[in-house]
Amino acid sequence: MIELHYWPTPNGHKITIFLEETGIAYRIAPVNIRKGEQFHPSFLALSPNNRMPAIVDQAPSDGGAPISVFESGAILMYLAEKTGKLMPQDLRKRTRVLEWLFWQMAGLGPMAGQNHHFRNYAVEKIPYAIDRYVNETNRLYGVLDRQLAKSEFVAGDYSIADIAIHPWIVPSEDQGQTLDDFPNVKRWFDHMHSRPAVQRAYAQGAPYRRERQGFTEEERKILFGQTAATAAGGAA
Ligand SMILES: N[C@@H](CCC(=O)N[C@@H](CS)C(=O)NCC(=O)O)C(=O)O
Repeated sequence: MIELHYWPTPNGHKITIFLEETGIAYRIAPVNIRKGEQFHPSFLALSPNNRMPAIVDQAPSDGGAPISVFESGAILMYLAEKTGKLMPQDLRKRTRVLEWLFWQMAGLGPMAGQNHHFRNYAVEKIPYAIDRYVNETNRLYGVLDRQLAKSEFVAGDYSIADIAIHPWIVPSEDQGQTLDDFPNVKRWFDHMHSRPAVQRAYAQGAPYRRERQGFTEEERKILFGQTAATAAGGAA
């Protein structure tokens, strides 16, 4: 049984997609990041970076005590290694998957995240910051499109690389991007979206999602006013 500390955001969706694709038993422990639950000491003990997702594997393959994992890329690798699924064993194929997994973790995720922040969330609209991140996201979509011109999936067969990337393409319009400009990404995106496990994974978020858009003052303080002092565990 995997305990998944989760909120329905792109990084959270990565893990539900993996779990649904592989059919591993899991239980969701919601972490309401708008309320500051990511600062609860019990959560920080699992995820010292005060970010979800995190998992606890109650039955690790070494038969020892439960293991916790934070960082979505590390979680995907851990689960792929545990199950032997969605990451090839072959050295060359595995290396390709890891390249694209880390491309998402270090490139698409952080850049699209800043794009969302400056384009959609920031009260003050700063044209330089918006252009910088919208353009960088656009560049990354172009890189992905050229890669997907060569193969059906991002790194050979369907893998944790596809699973890491898909949730960050779902909000393409909110990132100022048009999928019609990237036909290979669009073809791959539509295929991913049609997978029943992917649909089940996104549906897991429904009970936690809410209708209201935007943030209250309190939520802005919790999410966008973090410093070393507030993130140390006393903010919630
Ligand atoms: N690199 C981390 C990023 C995780 C992350 O940014 N999670 C966000 C939601 S997508 C979060 O927990 N935010 C809480 C906060 O900003 O305090 C990962 O991939 O796991």
